[in-house]
Amino acid sequence: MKQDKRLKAQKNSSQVTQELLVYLDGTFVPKSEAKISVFDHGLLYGDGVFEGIRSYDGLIFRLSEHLIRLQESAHTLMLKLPLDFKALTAAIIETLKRNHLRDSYIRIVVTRGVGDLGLDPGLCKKPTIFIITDEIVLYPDSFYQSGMEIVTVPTVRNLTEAVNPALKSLNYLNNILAKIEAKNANVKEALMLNHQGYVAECTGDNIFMVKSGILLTPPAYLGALRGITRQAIMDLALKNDIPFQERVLTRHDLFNADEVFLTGTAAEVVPVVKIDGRVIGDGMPAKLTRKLMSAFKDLTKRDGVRYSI
Ligand code: PXG
Repeated sequence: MKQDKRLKAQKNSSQVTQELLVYLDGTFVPKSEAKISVFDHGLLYGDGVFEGIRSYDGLIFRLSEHLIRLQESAHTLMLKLPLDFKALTAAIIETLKRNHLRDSYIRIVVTRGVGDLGLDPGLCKKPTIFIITDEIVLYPDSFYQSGMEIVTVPTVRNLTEAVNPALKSLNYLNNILAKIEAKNANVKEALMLNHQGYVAECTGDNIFMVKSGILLTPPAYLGALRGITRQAIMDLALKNDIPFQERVLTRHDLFNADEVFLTGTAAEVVPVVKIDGRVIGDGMPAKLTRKLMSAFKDLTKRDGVRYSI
């Protein structure tokens, strides 16, 4: 994508002289020195939360939605964010500025912090927070032009009664197992079903389908993250008079869809043209998907928090 090339050009010009800086607990440290303790419970137990956000040409896309999701994930874990939204926003913008990044991937991570061995979160006195701003490798250009292939994997999505997929925690092993299975099948993304066999989502993307002009996605309670990009697509459907429903979906529904696409902060909107060997529609990215890809691109130019570097 053009975006990729721009990021590379931007990096080359700004980083010849300066190593990437990472915000870590209130200070800015070069990437090579950005380290946390082996006693941090984020590492020892995956006890923490994160967000992945994008900035496009000096606009942080739907920042408040991401911060609210971060806050809600932390609240469920009874983890207090060390910064309020105003301070978090300032820290993100300062990190972007110090790295001269107008187009960036932004990763905020808050862990339970350094403690002794033992699960008890009470052993950790202070949460650790860091913010990385960098590029993220998107899918290759060809996926956006010709569509991608996915497969259903045996690893089922976490039960909502266990580590609820709505919680964006540092426990991504469920997704990583699925990703390994996708890689073993030589594809880049995995379709995950929930324990009842209904479509949930992919390892880092939500899934949508189109049937007879109706846009459909599984309800989040079946085992999906409430994606910010997913919500943006739902908003665009409403605005553009595209009929839309959250509906319980099976693999059979997907196989027989007219169109399928994935959404995510890193992926944006990416067409899917083959699932488990079944060709979707006529095997090419179709009309509604292309319309939403372009409407989403437009949205990234206007919907967010502006900053200058
Ligand atoms: N489902 C899961 C399990 C995710 O992790 C999405 C859906 C899409 O949500 P958003 O809010 O991004 O539309 C995600 C998002 C990474 C990375 O580092 C992962 C995500 C986002 C950005 C980067 O692999 N996951």
